[in-house]
Amino acid sequence: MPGPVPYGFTAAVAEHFAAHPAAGGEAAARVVRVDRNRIVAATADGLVHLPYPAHAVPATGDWIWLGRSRAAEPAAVGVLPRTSELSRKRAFDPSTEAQVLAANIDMVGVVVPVDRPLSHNRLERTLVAVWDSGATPLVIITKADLSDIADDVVGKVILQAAGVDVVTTSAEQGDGIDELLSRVQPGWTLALLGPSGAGKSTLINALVGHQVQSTGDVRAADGRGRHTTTSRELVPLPNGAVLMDTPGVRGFGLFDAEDGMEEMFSDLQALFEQCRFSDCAHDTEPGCAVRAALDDGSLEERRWASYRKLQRELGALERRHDAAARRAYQREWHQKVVVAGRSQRAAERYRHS
Ligand SMILES: Nc1nc2c(ncn2[C@@H]2O[C@H](COP(=O)(O)OP(=O)(O)OP(=O)(O)O)[C@@H](O)[C@H]2O)c(=O)[nH]1
Ligand SMILES: [Mg+2]
Ligand SMILES: [Zn+2]
Repeated sequence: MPGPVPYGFTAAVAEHFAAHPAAGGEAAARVVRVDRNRIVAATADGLVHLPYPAHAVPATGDWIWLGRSRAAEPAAVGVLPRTSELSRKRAFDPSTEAQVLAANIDMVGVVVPVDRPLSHNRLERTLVAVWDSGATPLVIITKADLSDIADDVVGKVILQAAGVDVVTTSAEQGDGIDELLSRVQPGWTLALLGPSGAGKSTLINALVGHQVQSTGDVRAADGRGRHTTTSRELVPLPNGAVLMDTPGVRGFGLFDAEDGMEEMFSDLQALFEQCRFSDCAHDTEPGCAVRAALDDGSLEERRWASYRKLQRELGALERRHDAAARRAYQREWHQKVVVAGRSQRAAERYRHS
């Protein structure tokens, strides 16, 4: 079956297609970019524009079956089940539906620039979401040539990354580029995540070896980026791996991230098991292993506080989700029972009049 080899179409992906056939599906294609009303897909013959597949909201990285529409135009006639999915709670949307940022990614590079203060919660939060996606996280420090601050930042990041590998790079000087390349196997997809101005697109250009993505400078006033990259997009590498450039992510809300929490805070899970009471609230209970660890300094206050904060956030999210489900149920009940009942009574009155 034909498929876009430079965009990660490996033997394993071909098997995935064979296991999930779609009526009318003739060839394999991959979603390279999702625009407002169409997708850009890579096929064995190059890039094509297609309408959205029916009944599915596509995400960058999705594998699709290429076929023909009723009007015999090229069309996406099926979307394969995702092997991984990076999602985020919509920042300003009160509904709790998650937004899928990237599909079928093997590795996520969490990009941390040294030219601005570190936000410790941001790194932890992002790593939680990445563990939860099914992809492997990798922390990528950028702009290490700004050496007066770099050493300090690198040390702190390694501590906060909680066992996740850290690669230090300078796209400007070409440092760390080969090491980064050596960690991405042919056929893998590596998505880069991080704030605007962190140097994601510059890094992609350095990895590819020439300019493929536009880059923008950082505002002198506050050190923030200008949101130069505006859409998620796949970029093939000469070594057969695929990169995904992304726009700077402002906030990383969590959605259904319990699994990620456990992975990220496995040291705390181990502590909880040592508390005297199995339902210990780690507050004032006697024999609390968390309190003991905080007292003797083996557990950092900051780490414990950020765990608590994430827990509260997840709890609030769950309650909002429950409330939304309750409202939907009530609406349905109103429609079926109250409105239907009313019209039934009206019909009876009509019959009797
Ligand atoms: N000194 C130095 N500057 C860098 C390095 N990498 C990137 N920059 C600069 O950082 C600025 C932002 O780089 P971009 O690659 O556009 O950042 P981005 O993460 O893609 O930003 P958005 O697309 O807005 O999300 C540019 O002015 C780059 O020249 C580096 O290794 N060293
Ligand atoms: Mg960019
Ligand atoms: Zn306890």
